Amino acid sequence: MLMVPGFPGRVVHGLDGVWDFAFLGDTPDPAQTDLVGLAFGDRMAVPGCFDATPAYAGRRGTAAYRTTVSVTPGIRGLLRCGGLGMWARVFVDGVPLGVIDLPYSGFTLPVPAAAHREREVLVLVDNRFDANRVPLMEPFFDFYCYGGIYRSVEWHELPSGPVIDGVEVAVADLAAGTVRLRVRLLAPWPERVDLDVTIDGVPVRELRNAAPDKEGHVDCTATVPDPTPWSPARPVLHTCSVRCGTDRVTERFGLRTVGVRDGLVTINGTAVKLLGYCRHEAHPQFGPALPLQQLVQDLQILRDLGCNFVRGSHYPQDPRFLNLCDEAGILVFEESLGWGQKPEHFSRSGFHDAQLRQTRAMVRNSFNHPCVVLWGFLNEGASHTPESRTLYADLAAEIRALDRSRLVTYASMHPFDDRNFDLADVISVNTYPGWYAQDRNTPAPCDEIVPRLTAIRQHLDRHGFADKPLLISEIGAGAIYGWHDPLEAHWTEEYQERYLDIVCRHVCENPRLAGVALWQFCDCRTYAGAMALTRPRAFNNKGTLDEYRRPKLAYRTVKRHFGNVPPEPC
Ligand code: ADA
Repeated sequence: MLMVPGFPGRVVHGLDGVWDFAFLGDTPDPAQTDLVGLAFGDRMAVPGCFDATPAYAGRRGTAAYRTTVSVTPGIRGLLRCGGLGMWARVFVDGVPLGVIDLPYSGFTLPVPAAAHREREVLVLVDNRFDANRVPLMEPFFDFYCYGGIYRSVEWHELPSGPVIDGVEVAVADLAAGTVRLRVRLLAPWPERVDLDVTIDGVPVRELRNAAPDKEGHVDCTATVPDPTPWSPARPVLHTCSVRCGTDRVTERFGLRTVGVRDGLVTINGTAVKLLGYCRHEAHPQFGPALPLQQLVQDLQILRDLGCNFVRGSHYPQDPRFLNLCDEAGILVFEESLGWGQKPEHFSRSGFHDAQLRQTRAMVRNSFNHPCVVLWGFLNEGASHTPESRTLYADLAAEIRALDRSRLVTYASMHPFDDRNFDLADVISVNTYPGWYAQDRNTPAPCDEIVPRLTAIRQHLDRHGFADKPLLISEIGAGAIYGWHDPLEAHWTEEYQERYLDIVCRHVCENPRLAGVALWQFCDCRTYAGAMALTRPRAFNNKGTLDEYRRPKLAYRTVKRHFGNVPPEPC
């Protein structure tokens, strides 16, 4: 797998490995932690989650991670990390560089030059819930919120001239094979820059004396020398390399358009039914810090099931997973972190701002992944309340200001009284008929599935949304791996199989449904408190696979349905 983005003009030091570690526990205020005299009595893997290890399981508090890196003296640097949680303060040589309050978001931090070679990187990570410090994470979420440095860390030695922060590549004209490029420069940028653009190794554009705009952006267009569209059936990728002074960034991109027609999502103008899963980045032994082998295995499983779609529930995704989806032609719904927020959250200081910041970071970080076709936010927020309007409208507008090449959506649990569907290009509905049954006395809860999906569809069609694609963004039933019973009751693998059989058949046969993201790919750890009364083993057990990716009975049924739908030649 190509490392994307790549920085061939820079010396890059990978910091992944075993770091010094100290668990400081319930400190009064992690931001005020005294670094002097910290005793690092333990070691911890980076990437990794300390509370996914037995020694720290269930512990919440401040943890200190420390490593050293040998760099060229006198050269300024940049720390680049793919994401961590839940909160962190980063120091180099004891000097604070910044605070990270957006769990799962990739970030960079500039590091001033120093005269010495050995630099110390220290990261204070805190995994306690605190709505003021970490506005986006709450203890009521139905997935375990871990502490750690979830994704890779790198130290970049930066050139003395202009520095490229990122390059965004968007399709301008699919048939002509032209793209729009936005080169983002890191502050402070010079008044004028020279840029050289290469696509697939062919020089395609030279810009001399270009003036960056007030945000440090330089925009231009370019023609791909041998343009081949990207599609689920043929996921062809192109490479773009931009040089500015001595800095150079290499990005991968795909030529494809995303649209909507007759209530379906289109790729390059061809309607594609979205068939797949909601997937947590989760494993009992790693938390969300999944090793590459697990990502590859998850992709293998999704393909074996016949899926063409995955919803990255409920946060910005590991860029390595998106790289794999780009290569496999799996379409992705990526969303910023949200789970069931209520009006009191919407009005809370810091929450609105953090939502916007994370959504913006997600769009920027994932811009060049052709696999991402839907941007989302605020899973199951109180979108039926008047208080939701401002935030939903701001998030949709923010996404469209940054990227008009994809569709905007959000998973709603209020199909009959949602107030924000007008803001969405695709209506996404989470619904659990036959599991959280309407009528708890019904002898045949599965009989609720089709009538409920039909009622949702008819309601939306009658209320002016007949043209918008309708995606069932969650639906499912729990099954404990290995639990069989002649009554085929709730929690048996048999009940789940019957349930998903009805759902998949209905979605595949019904032309009004744009697709489904079944809840969920694999079981994942969730709260262990009183809520675990509805979550046996303290897991959300609605996976078609268990947490170790062992298939339940429903696997064969989903595979039979999804595998029967031929891939669309887009
Ligand atoms: C919601 C939520 C999921 C999960 C699911 C369930 O729809 O979005 O994260 O909690 O319910 O299993 O009940």
